[in-house]
Amino acid sequence: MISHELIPNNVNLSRNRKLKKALEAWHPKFMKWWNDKGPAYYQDKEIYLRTAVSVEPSGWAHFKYVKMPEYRWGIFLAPLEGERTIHFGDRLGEKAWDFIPGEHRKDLRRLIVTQADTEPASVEQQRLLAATAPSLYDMRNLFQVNVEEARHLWAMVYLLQQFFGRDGREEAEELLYRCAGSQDSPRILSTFNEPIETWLDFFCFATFTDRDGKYQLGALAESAFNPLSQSTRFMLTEEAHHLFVGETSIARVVRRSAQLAKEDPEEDIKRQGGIPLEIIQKYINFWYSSSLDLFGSENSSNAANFFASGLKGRFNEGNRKLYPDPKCLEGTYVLEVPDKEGNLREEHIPLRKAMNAILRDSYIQDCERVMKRWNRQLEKEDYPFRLRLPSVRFNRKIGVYAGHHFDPEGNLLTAEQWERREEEFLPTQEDRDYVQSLMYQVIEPGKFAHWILAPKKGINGKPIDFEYVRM
Ligand code: BYC
Ligand code: FE
Ligand code: FE
Repeated sequence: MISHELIPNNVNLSRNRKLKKALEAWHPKFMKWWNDKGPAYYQDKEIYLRTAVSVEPSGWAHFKYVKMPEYRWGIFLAPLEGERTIHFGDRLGEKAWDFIPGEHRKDLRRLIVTQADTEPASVEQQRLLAATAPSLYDMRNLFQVNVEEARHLWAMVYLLQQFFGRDGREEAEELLYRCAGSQDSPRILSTFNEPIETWLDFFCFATFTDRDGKYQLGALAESAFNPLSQSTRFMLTEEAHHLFVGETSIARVVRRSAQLAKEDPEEDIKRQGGIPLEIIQKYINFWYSSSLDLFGSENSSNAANFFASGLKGRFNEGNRKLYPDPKCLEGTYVLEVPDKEGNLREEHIPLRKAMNAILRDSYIQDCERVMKRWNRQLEKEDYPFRLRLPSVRFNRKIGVYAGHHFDPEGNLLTAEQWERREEEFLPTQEDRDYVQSLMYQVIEPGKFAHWILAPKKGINGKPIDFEYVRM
């Protein structure tokens, strides 16, 4: 039996017998999943974590020591801002939905299941990292991200169990059954089956893949289906921390590498025990291009349908300065599409079918800002190397560029050229082995592994040498 107090919520769980029953059946399966596939170490240790206990600003950042299995995974909907109407697509101006219209059931189920699937997947991918944590501060951040991704799973399972009946309950079970990287039952989207072997992978993932989460959740927050809008809006408050972890951590690595280069007579970062900036660039190339695939195809009739029916909008759809036209029945998106030989020609795609590309473009702009901030670290060290995002065409497995080869500048390569040069662009086994060789665990409070700088400040005003994980 789980008491509703154990599940902080603002969905009236204590008075919703059907939902309570469904969650009670699911809860032990979730706990088994958490123990089998969640963080492999330190489940019995006290971690200084933030728990959401309510949706008010005072309630969603509650810090205290907890053991992860005792984390209070809650179900929260951001408050409705008055009577919502559908603000884009064919049903513009109609009342937003508290329940799901039958004709959209299938699409909404697919969107929610796809979103839900990524959350436990990321926890599985990050399962072993604590063993090589570069500090207690970083280990705590990893665990914070893990428990919150698990809460995001709860948020989506709530929607499935509350609004999709038996189908929803079955989907909720399958979410615990599929597994990142599994041969027989992999996770749905490609990036969520890629191994996260090192902390460099993790920090890139938190920068580029969690950022896809920000944009996808933002698009779903515009949904005509109120409960989906409300739960994704609350998830976004937690997502900001994941992006912070990614961005500031890579900044610490980049700056450290520049310092180590300057300490070496030949600027040999490896000899100084750091991660060469060329290797960091390759990891960026990998995780960024993989995350671009998460937006789906640039030219997508699914995306057009989702927009038309009000299920999924653009990022900040409600901003009519940014998007003056809420219907998008006219106008086109210019996409460079490769022909059979890979030569690019411009194609004009009806706007609605380009919704994945439009969302992706907002994401790219955001990533560009991150690159600027990382490069500022190099400027501050007066070190001339600069990091950059590869072309959108580079290394794509989904969408119009899949099946062709492009270099990071976006130039077409033959299969032969690609094979010869791939190791210039993407991490080689040797690179991976090298990065792996630097990974060792540091658990003395306030100390950091050699390859990364300390952060500027601690968590929640605590000092950097605070005991974030009680060993
Ligand atoms: N890998 O018309 P298409 C996060 C499939 S991250 C494998 O191109 P559509 C998080 C697609 O499913 C945010 N398959 O695209 C981050 C479809 O399959 P079916 C996750 C892929 O339909 C870090 C087919 O290709 N949230 O939260 O517009 C840590 C053709 O589809 C991929 C969401 O994604 C891929 N990369 O789908 C923790 C939001 N891309 O139906 C968490 C929900 C496409 O033909 N999902 N396919 O078998 C969606 O909005 C959409 O489903 C997609 C694009 C964005 C995935
Ligand atoms: Fe998430
Ligand atoms: Fe996240």
